Amino acid sequence: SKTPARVNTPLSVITEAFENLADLLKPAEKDEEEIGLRLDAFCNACTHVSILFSCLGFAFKFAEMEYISKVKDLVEASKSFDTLQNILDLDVEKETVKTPGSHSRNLRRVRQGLDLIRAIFEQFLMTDEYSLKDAATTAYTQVCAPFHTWAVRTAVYAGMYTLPTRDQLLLRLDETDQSVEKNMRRYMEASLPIIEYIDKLYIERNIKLDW
Ligand code: 1PZ
Repeated sequence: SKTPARVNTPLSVITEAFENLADLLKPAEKDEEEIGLRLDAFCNACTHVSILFSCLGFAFKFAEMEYISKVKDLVEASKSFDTLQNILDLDVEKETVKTPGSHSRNLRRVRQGLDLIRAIFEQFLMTDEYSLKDAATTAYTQVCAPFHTWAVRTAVYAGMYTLPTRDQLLLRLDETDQSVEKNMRRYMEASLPIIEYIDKLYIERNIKLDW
């Protein structure tokens, strides 16, 4: 008998989007890196992340709205700016890189979201005994907490107690233990060069990453 065709899971869709994006940064297409990563391509991958939020429950509605509003701003920006470099260059010129609501600030926030997901997956796969709550708490403490206000940190740590269990998460993501490991590792691998690429854009312009 034939195995039924495997439906794309939310995680495989996200992973594939970031693999395609990471391909644009590969040596064979080095020219692309010279010209710069296209903003519309970046936004397209970032938009896919939204699927994950529906697995997290009500407590993370705020995080979802925050993330989506930042991505939306970058989607708007992509109508007038071709590349990630372009938005940074303009904000550098206007001295608005860190100004609330600026494209460069929102890019930094979205980058932190992508890194947070990467860190959560990394923690999640460290051991089977690890609850999603503990994995997410450790990852958040490492990646995002240093840059968030006390009020936001407190809300996030309280929300962690409402996260689904490991098994509930796998069920909601439509993954098995094996498939989730494969897909999370693929995301971790694909997102890292993109995160590093974004960091480099700021560093090259003498912008410290302590915010
Ligand atoms: C499957 C994994 C489950 C783990 C869930 C962990 C979720 C942690 C949520 C962190 C929420 C932080 C929300 C608020 C952040 C705001 O302070 C800043 C304000 O930026 P400003 O307007 O001052 O420039 N907003 C952001 O940083 C926008 C992006 C935050 C959302 C990241 C979520 C990452 C995705 C989690 C997994 C789906």
